Amino acid sequence: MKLTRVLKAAAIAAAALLPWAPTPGQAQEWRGWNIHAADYPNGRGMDRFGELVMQRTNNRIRMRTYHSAQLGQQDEAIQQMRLGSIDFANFNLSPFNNLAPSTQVVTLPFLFRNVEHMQRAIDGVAGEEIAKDLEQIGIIALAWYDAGARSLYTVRPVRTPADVRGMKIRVQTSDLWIDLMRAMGANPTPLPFGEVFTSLQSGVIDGAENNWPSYESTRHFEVARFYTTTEHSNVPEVLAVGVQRWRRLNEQERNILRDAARESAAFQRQLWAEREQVSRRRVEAAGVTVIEITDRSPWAQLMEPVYQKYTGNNPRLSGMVQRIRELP
Ligand code: GTR
Repeated sequence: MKLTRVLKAAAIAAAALLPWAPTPGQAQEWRGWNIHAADYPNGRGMDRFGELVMQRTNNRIRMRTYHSAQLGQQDEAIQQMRLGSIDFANFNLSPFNNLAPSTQVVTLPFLFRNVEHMQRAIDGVAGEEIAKDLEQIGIIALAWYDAGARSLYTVRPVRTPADVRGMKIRVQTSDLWIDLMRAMGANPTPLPFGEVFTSLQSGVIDGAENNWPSYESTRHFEVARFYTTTEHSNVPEVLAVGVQRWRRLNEQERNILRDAARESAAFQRQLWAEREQVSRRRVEAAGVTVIEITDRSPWAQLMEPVYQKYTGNNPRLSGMVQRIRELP
């Protein structure tokens, strides 16, 4: 009798852990993907999201973030989320370029005048379009994280576009990024984030491009000692959940998740602004040569073919570019 009760309790507990647990009220365990370390602004933002959701659902939705790409690199994680084996994640938008067309717009080079301009776009017109496209591929966008401006870093100094000519530069897996880097004159090499360090070390590539915090936290600065502030793209990131989980939530739960995500984004953005400065100071202290670009027009001029190819014959995307440019 006693044993049956124990077994029954164990069965109930096990059922509660199943990801497809359908009955409202049962506890659910959600798996979150993060490419960065736990102390990176994005990891802390995701942890905050999880805590808020857990509190506000009285522990019914328990979120655990697996940091440092423990669940795979970004392209695999996107597929896993679409299949339902990852439940929430923070993704950069560039790896969606080939899957969700409107994400190309916010990747476009030299589009945003500054961080505020990017935030106004992603919190408004651009974010609405991107959320629609992501939903089509099974990903529900809840909030947008900052990712700063991306610049070139290389093993040899780069001061002008002529210096980049022929250099092998790592890009994210996106056709737009390949074209962008080709337009700069470089030889683009798509690679997962996790392979950049060893590829720099072994000479497979001559450089990469990223924001200050990623350049610093990955220790790429130890092998690519020159950082050139081209600030060629300000592509933001998304905090998202998989549609399979989302469909099973009621309206009240969805609101809890939306609010928690927005609060986590406000937190992440604040941490981000601080970390950009800290990371820059750290790499400078480690002896990196920072080459400041004050006039970006020679770089921006080269980007015309990229705009032509990605928005020229596409009224939806060129309309987005125009609306973004018109924002204050
Ligand atoms: C980082 C971004 C990551 C990843 C990485 C990359 O800035 O936060 O999600 O996209 O860049 O270059 O692969």
